[in-house]
Formats: sequence, structure tokens, C-alpha cells
Amino acid sequence: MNQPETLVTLQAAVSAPSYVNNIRLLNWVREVASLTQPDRIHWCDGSPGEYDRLCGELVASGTFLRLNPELRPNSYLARTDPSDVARVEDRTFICSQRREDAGPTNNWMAPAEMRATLEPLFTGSMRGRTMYVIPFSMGPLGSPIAHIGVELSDSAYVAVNMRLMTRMGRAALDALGSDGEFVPCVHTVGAPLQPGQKDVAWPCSRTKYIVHYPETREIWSYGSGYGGNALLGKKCFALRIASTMGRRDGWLAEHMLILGVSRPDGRKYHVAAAFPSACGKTNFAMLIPPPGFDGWRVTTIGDDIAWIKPGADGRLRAINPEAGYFGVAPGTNEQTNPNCMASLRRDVIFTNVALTDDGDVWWEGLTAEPPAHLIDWQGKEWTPEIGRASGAKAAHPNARFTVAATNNPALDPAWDDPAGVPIDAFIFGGRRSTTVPLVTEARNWVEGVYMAATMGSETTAAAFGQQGVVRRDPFAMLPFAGYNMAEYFAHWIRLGERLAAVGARLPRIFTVNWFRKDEAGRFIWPGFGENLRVLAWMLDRIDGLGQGEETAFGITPRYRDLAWSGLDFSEASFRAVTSIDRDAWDAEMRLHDELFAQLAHNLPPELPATRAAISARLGL
Ligand code: TSX
Ligand code: MN
Repeated sequence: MNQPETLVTLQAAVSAPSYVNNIRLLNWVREVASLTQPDRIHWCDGSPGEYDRLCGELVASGTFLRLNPELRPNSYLARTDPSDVARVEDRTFICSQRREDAGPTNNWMAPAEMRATLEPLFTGSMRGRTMYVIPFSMGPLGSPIAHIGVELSDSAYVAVNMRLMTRMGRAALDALGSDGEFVPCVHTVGAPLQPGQKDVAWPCSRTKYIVHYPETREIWSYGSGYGGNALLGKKCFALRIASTMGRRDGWLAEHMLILGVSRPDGRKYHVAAAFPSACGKTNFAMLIPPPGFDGWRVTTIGDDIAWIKPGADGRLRAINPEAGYFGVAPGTNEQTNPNCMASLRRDVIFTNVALTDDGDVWWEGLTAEPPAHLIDWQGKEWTPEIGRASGAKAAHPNARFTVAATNNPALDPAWDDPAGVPIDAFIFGGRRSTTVPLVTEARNWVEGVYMAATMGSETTAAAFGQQGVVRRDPFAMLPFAGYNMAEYFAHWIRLGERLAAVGARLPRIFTVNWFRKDEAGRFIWPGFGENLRVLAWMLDRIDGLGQGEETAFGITPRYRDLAWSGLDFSEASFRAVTSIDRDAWDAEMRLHDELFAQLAHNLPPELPATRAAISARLGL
């Protein structure tokens, strides 16, 4: 058989349009279709017409509710099954050949054993459904930092969310070309339909598997239709699989926002920042300068994930692999994040928020007072009285919005630049009511890696068990590293060494904590836009102008080193957010030891050495 004939035959076998010319892709789609046995195959082209059609079908099937177009144009509400509301970390697996490669912080199963487990589950799992072929680019189309993925999913909800969250459709296939490489991602809700069986609004399965094979770079997701379990470009590809690609090829896939900051004179800087959940990453990425900072501007490149590669000059350049925001709705309002509220005025898919009587959305924290009547995230009647009596929230605490980045009024002009933006600083943060000061600069790369490796955050949601307990979340990557966390630390240290060896300018590294509390349990630092005062000090440091003093851990600004114009914040309050308590740090260092003991296998010796240097400086 000659080449064109093979192509045409393959295309016909999987209902592919004539522009699909990647033989490997066509063959893989055929294999997965013969395994999962969908009724139909739909190749997503990513057009607006296709998006509208699929959303219309989701409305007809009861998965979507169209919101009032006068109040929330072109927007929808989806309510999930009450059992399918979040990522399932205990059902997430890294299936490398060797258990040590997954490390002690990941669930592991041998690839052959996992394949044997999944095969019967995926067999016929798409019966009665459409299989959507969803080609997507993580990162600007054609960028040397970007990579292509293709998700096969039996969920139209996934297809429309992927259109908002990635560069999805024919353009991604064009970038792939006839011979390009892609990360194959298979997703099923695990709810095949018998002939004539009526579907439910949110099909899913009690059995769930979120599976990664880092060595063959495959993702297989079974049983959930929700967010990170189902939108496989995000946590599964852009963090877990990409982190293993980055280790192999010398780059970084990080759980970081990327923002631009411009001074009034136009000088512009870029920072990437990692925070665990519930620290306000999206708010920070969309920050509005406070009073006293006229002429300053903060712009968003990304709010969740950064792919960072050394450029020809050795400088680290970052792209946002995503093209939209899949953010937590509760707590978002005109005070905490005006740019986000503006982004959500139209063209949004809301998931598990509450519905108002006039067909708009509401969530806890949107307004000071809840409306008198709502339909809650489970479709039930809700009033403030019911909420008070039963404790039931109107919106699920993990309720989400999906919206294209282009809706953000603070979107950075370079957000889609294939070259990425040069990173001047990394910021690592956590939510700590005591102990960790407002801001500290690492004196060198290794000290910065130590700060990031020992990051911790106090738990806020009761869902995570006890409240107010510090959990270590190194680099905010604990649930997202696709390989051994100790080797991930080593990769960071070695990358810094390699770049320093070629004389490259490395980003500065800072650690921040917006969340210190006073004896009465009140937040001391005003946070939000006022955080720009801390950012501005960082920029001064980068320019070699900012002053500070050495502490046991690094360099901290004194009261006079920050710009206070427009804010009444006393020197005593400043001391309360920057003071270092020797006893608290004694206890803290022991917790660092616990982490390092857990990660002892292949832990880079630089980290215990840094720990020893810090305790010596503390006189412990
Ligand atoms: O996002 C937050 N940021 C970063 C913003 C750029 N939040 C919300 C966290 C939950 C997602 C914050 N919360 C921040 C913060 O800097 N700081 C705080 C704590 C805080 C809360 C309320 C007030 C001050 C600080 N003030 C009043 O309520 C008036
Ligand atoms: Mn995240």
C-alpha cells in the first residue's frame, strides 16, 4: 500500500478530517477507539461554532444550565455528581518502572500491573458515547518551550473546558504536523451506556484512577469528570509528565503563577511564584497596585503553571502552558480580586457554584450578605436560614470558574509570546500564622532551593482534616511532581549550577508569608494590593539598590527599606510580621528534619548542609 492510501484508510477508520495527517496520531486513536468502543468519534477543530454547538448539547442533556444572558452572557453552570468535586490524590498514580523513581510522596504501581488493572476498566468504557479527539498545545503555538498533547475523552464538558484552558483544535494539529510528537491522554468518565439507557447529568464512576506513565509519557484517567482529574493538559501533563520531561531535558515545569511588574518609568520585570492552595495565587497574579503606587502596573502571564527553559544566553524564560483560568470561585470578590471579577463577566463555565433566582451565580464570599434565596450546588433550595441551621454551603468550597485568559483586563501583552518572558525572581510562599517572616531573600541559589523545599502551609479547609496544622508542600509541588521529590530538589540545584557555570544571570529567590497573625488572631499584614510594596523591594534588590539586613536565613528589609506612601502601617506592626522567634525556629528546623528524613533517598547533600548552617547562625 502506498503512503497516501494508508493515510486515507486510517482517516476513514477513525472519522478524521482530511487535514489530519499524523499517522501515529491516527493509529493511536484507532487503538483507543477499538479498546473503548465509542459510538462516534468527533475531531475537535476548536472553532467558536463547535464550542457553541457542544455547549448547546450540554444544555440539552442537562449537564449545563445556560445562565441569564443579560446578566452573564455566553455563560453556563455545571453541577457535578456530589461525589466528584475535587482531585483524587489517593487515586493518582505515578507508574514508573522503579518504585524509587516515583518516590515516597507519590502512589506507585508497576506499569505492567497498572495496565492489567486498567484494561478491563477501559474496555467498552465509551459505549453509547462520543469520543472527542481534543488536540491541544500547552504554550503558545509553535513556541520552542511549548508541547502538544491530544486528549481522547468521552466528555463534552472536558472538550469545552479544554477549549478555554488550552490552545485547542486544528491549530494545535497544524503545529503537530505529520511527524510531530504529542503526549497521549486518554480520559473516560467510566459510565458506558446500554442501548436506550438514559444518561445522567454528570456521568462518572465510583472507581477512579488518575494514572501517569512517565517513561512512555502517557496519561490514563478513569471515572471522574472533574477538573484536574479530567482536563489532562493541566496537572497531569503540564506538571506531572512535564516535570519528568524537564528533568531529562534540563528545564522546569512548575506550579507557579507568572506576572509582569512595571515601574512608573517603564522598566519591566517578571516574577514566577509558587504557593500551596488557599494562599491566593490567582489574586496575586492579578494584583492591583495600592494607593501610593501611581504609575505601577502588574500584568498576568499565568496564574497556575509555568514552563521555564534556559534561553540561548542561559537566562530562564517562562511561558504559561495554559490559555485560561480554572480557579476557585469562593472568596473571589471585588475587594480580593477585581481583575478576576471583570474576567468573569461573560464567556464563563461555572462548576458547582450556586444559582440565583434571576439566573446568575453566587458563592460564599462574593457578597457580604447572601441572597435571600438560592439553588445550591447540588440543585437544592438554599436560604441563609437553611445555611445557618445545617451549615450547608450554597456553593461547594472547591467550586470553580473556567474562563479564557483573554477575558482578563490585566493580561500581559507577552502572555502568548512564543519566546516567553525572562524571569527575574522566584517567589515561594506559604500560609503561616507564626514563625515565617513577611519576606526574606536567599543569599544564593541553594539557600533559595532550601526555602522552597521546606515550604509549609497551614491547612484551612476542614476537608483536609485538622485545621491550622502546618503541612510541608515543597515548591507547592507535593501532589504534582512526576518523580522522586528528592531528585526534583537535586534537579533545581544542578540547573542553577549549570547556568551559573556558563555565566548566566540567575533569578533571585525570595520567600514570603502574607499571613502572620497577632495575639488576637487577626492578620497583621494587609495583603492583596499592598503586597506590591514587598514586590517593589524585591525589584530594588534585583537592581542592586534595595537595602536589607542579614538574618539566619537570608536578607530581610528593615522598616525603612519598604515604601510606605499611601499606607498607615506602624514600625511595631512591621516588627510583628518580620520578627524571628528563636524557639519557634528551633521547632521549625525539627520539622524540616522530618521532611528530609522522609526524602532521605537521593536527597542532595546541599540541603542538610544549608540546614546546619542556618541552625549554627541561629545559635541552636
Ligand atoms: O489572596 C490573598 N492574598 C494575596 C493577594 C494578592 N488572600 C486571600 C487568601 C485566600 C485565597 C489574602 N488573605 C492575603 C493576600 O495577600 N492576605 C490575607 C489575609 C487578610 C485577610 C483580610 C484582610 C487582610 C489580610 N483585611 C480585611 O479583611 C479588611
Ligand atoms: Mn494549582
